Amino acid sequence: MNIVSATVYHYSLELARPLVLPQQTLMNREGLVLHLISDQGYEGFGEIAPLPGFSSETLDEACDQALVLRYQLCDLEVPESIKTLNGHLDRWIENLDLKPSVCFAVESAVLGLLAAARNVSIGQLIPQQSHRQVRIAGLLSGSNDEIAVQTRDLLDKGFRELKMKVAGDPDDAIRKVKIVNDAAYGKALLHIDVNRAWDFDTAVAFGKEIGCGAVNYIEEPFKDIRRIPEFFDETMIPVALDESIQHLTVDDIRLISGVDFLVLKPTILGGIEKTKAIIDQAQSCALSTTISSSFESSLGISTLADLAGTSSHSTIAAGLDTLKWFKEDILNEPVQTENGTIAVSQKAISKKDINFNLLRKLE
Ligand code: OSB
Ligand code: MG
Repeated sequence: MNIVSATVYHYSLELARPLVLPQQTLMNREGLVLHLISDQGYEGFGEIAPLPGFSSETLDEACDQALVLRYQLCDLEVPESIKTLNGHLDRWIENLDLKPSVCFAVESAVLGLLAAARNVSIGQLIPQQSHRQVRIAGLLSGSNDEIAVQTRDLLDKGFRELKMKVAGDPDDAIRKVKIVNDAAYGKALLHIDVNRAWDFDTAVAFGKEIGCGAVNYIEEPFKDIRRIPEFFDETMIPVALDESIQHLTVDDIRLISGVDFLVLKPTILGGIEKTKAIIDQAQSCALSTTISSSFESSLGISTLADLAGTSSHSTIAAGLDTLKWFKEDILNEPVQTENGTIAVSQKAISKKDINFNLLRKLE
């Protein structure tokens, strides 16, 4: 199979609620779509959506690279072997030196081409045990009253894992954890994400106050990862790493006692195959992994769910409950969460699934 056409589109999707990021608040989510066509007329799509404050590249940088890629990808042969996700894909594109978000899109689009040619989805193409459903952690955000209502609502909808960001005042965080656990009444697991906002002592005081039964893990409690073993000794709360993974190998991480969970964001970490390699390595040393979004549209989320579904080690719910921030979506039929799960897709994304009205072709 050869690529005969590569097009790049820009999108700016209206959000249903403000997306508060470290340095700015977004009311629109901007990104790009890469659209590939093969010599037999098969189509593949990939989303490029670097997240300000989290991705190492800006949208402008990703865009510059995507525009050049249109020429680099044309006439290229797509080898069948890339679908194994065990190094072939990275080697096939390594000379392109792709930025993480661009790499994710190229991988999605070429896997989409191979999947379309077989009339299967990306999840079904990757030769690995595939789950039909991926469990999702319901995201809580807002005031104390709002999170109590959201907790009950998410439980009613079938969610059994919840995630809450608690950066800021630790006393407020303690109250919020109690509110959620009171509302959940033992029917859901809660994990919290501090995004490194606290210092070590604040995190320890918080952990001792809520107690290790209140949360199943705490994500990135503070900056200095060398003090995680000490934190765990004092609180007995396991730690999940997210931001730190960009600078560490699984071999580094397995030596840190107290770290039991890895939160993987493929569009930030450098794509599908790199993430798959981390999942496999983590599995071999009994670290749990979860796939998490960076506020992609349904186009990216559906590929992330497919990837999450291929992991036989999906002991914790995926962090994909972010589509509720979007008012508009690139897919005509946005990815749905049902009973706290997303169904792994059963067919490749085709042209008729895309809402081209929201896309502006870049010349
Ligand atoms: O802090 O984990 C984060 C999304 C974008 C950037 C950072 C984060 C997130 C999420 C995604 O929380 C949702 C999730 O992981 O459940
Ligand atoms: Mg996080």
